Amino acid sequence: MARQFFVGGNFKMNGSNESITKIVEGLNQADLPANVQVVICPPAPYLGLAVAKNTQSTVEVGAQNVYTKASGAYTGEISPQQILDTGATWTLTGHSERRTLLKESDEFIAEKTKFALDSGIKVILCIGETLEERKSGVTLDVCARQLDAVSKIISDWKDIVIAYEPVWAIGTGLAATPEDAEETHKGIRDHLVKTIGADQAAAVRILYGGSVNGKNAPEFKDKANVDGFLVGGASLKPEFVDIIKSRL
Ligand code: G2H
Repeated sequence: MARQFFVGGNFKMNGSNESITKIVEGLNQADLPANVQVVICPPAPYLGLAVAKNTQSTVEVGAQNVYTKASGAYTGEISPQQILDTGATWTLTGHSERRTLLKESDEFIAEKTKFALDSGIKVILCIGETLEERKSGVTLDVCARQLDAVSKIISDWKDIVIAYEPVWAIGTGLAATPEDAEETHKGIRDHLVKTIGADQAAAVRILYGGSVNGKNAPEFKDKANVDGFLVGGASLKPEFVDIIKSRL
């Protein structure tokens, strides 16, 4: 089954009215391939700005985080309904920076994912192991545990894209090798066959994330289970366009 190539840009807590306008205008001017799906995730205050500036039909806007309620006394949180109100259509869940710094549990991330989907938002669900976990040989066990929390409460995966982001590769300049990424992605897909069924497992896209840049992106080209990228630092730079075009 052909899975559409997908590139996400996670701006993290970076940007301003000026710089995000510049990034979106840069994307507007680029000759983007019609068959690559792109989602940019600016910080929440700039979602509406990014939506308003974007003129590319293949580019959508997503949030970096979402809460499990529609409204109420949840200071600092953002509901899926509010995200949709800005015109954004996606959200990240489970990014390792939130798992680690904000102590988000597998179960909480699964709940967020479910509420976002139920509210009509598509989700980039991030998973991945730490360096210690990799060294102890439990990479796939960790990914399976993080995915199982989600598959326990969600049966329809059509609006989920998985981003495999080994924590040791995030923002370090040390990307996983294409071979290592492929091996883990294959393991993740094999696990999904058992938990969500062969058809959904074959259809779900699995992105690689962690120090992807314009130079290393083409090296993943022939990896059958790498269906795209979630890009952090390089999504703020003009080379993001090279990553979007890396499968041409
Ligand atoms: C991983 C990635 C984007 P970077 O967090 O999600 O960041 O590309 O900067 O390693």
